[in-house]
Amino acid sequence: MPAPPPRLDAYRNGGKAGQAGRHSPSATSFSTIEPNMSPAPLVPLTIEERAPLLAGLPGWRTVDDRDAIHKRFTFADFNAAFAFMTRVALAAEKADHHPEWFNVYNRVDVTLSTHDANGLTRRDTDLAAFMERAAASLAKA
Ligand code: HBI
Repeated sequence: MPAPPPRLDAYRNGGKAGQAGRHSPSATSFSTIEPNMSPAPLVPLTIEERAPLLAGLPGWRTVDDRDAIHKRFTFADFNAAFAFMTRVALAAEKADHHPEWFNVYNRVDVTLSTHDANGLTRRDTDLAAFMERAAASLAKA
């Protein structure tokens, strides 16, 4: 009779059943990177508004065929990448503003744009800034 698979919560602690993991997003660490996203207006940012905002977002690039920004995040392993996605997912749901993303192992490719405005808005740059904080927090873990 094969042993039953480890319970799901065993994977919340670093991927080994029952072991304390270095990436488990404790309540305090999540609250320290709680997004300060307010429901920004659904109007695409002007050229003048974009420059300072994008200057503060290292590694983010504009997308050629649409009004969006993109970044590839690379983490130590899948566990760290998934912890990042979990933290961002909770913040995105809270802000009702969601990324377009693709994950393979330790990589997360992210594209941000506001569908309701058909362009890049402050909601996207706020979410990008939150992602930067979440990634930095996991890199130190
Ligand atoms: N996420 N990126 C993005 N863009 C949106 O326009 C958007 C969203 N998440 C939820 C959302 N809009 C809701 O307001 C509905 O329009 C789906």
